[in-house]
Amino acid sequence: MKTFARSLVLVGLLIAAVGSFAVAADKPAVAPPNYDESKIPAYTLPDLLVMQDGTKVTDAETWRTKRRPEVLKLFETYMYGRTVAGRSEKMTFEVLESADDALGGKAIRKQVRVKFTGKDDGPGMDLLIYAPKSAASKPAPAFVMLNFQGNHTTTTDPAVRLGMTYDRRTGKAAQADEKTRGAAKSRWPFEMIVERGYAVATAYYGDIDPDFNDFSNGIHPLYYKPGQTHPAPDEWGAIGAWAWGLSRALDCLQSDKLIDGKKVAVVGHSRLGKTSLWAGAQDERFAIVISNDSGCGGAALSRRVIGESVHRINTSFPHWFCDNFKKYNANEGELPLDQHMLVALAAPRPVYVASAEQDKWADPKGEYLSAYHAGVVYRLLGKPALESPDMPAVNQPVMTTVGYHIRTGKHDVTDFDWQRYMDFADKHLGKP
Ligand code: GTR
Repeated sequence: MKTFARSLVLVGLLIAAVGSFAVAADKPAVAPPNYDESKIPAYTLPDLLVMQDGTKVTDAETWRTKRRPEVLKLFETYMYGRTVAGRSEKMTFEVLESADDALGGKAIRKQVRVKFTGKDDGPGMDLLIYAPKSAASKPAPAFVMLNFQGNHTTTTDPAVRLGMTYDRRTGKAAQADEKTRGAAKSRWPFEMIVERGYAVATAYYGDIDPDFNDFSNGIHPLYYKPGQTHPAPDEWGAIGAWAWGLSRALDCLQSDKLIDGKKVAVVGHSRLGKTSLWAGAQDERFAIVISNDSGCGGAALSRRVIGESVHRINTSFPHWFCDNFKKYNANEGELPLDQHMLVALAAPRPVYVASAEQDKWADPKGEYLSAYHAGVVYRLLGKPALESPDMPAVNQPVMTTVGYHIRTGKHDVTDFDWQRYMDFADKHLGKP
């Protein structure tokens, strides 16, 4: 009997050992980041102009009706997840506050609550809008961009409301207070923007979905099937949710007389730059698509595996992409897509990719190459694109229908970036 018990224990230990080995094998450590161009694995990018079944795409019509939907579906299935909901018929916009003497008399300010399902206590976001005074008689073109810490951090304007914010590390909610008012204002040169005739709108991304690996808050639960507690492997993660929020912001702007709804550019920085590309890909009402320092999962080619890798990003931020994307951890070569295809989904609309010289984590060269390789689709659609496979020098923007710059400095949004976005909008939408 004793021997039998002992062998049972031994078998148990063996199972446990094999089990823990399997777990360890299941989750190999993330490789340290590579920054050496000579160590980039050999790779071939998927051809934008060849269908999954091998058919060549040689005309605009086939791109539009066959290949574009196919590419969009690849990103839905394997990367960002399917956006499971559109606009609710019950959505409402409530103006919470407005003034026509904002920013020292240069701007009209509006704060609008977008109630996603029309409910006062339901999910929603507060959109802060600054428009040039001229918008009262002539609707202004606009930029829309989500912010990271709350609308009150984008400006020292004391009239901007203090909302709820969510800690990125713990997910904990807290009422914002005066201490952080204006904390991110260097990224939001509102006066400079309205002086050039553009309106600008922003909302806090946490209003849409707190940036935390928890799918019980934000908008996801609104659209769960009975019993569901987590998105399915091909359903939207946080980036998908934020992109959806940008479309709801556009719904609001298009209903506003101050805004020229056909001239709204979507912009985003970093994780929200990944988001602006995905929003622009799905929602063709955005007139221009701009990503600032968007890096891995944004404009940067995944196959270069330089700086941040797919494995790294999926491990640090398991909630950003859909679960299917995790199959490509340390396995980028098997991806049926790469990020040049995301940039191409903006076509034929103007698209702008921006990098920063010191932002090696985001792989500036990989960001450039995506924009460059998207060019085949632009040319097919009769639009000019980036001509050189080599990046331009720092602070030397290139602006065809595809635009690009790498500026000096670090991972950030600066006046230089904004000035180029306005130059680009002037060029493609006409000077306001
Ligand atoms: C980093 C992340 C990047 C980028 C950045 C940001 O930690 O690795 O992909 O998104 O955060 O959003 O600030």
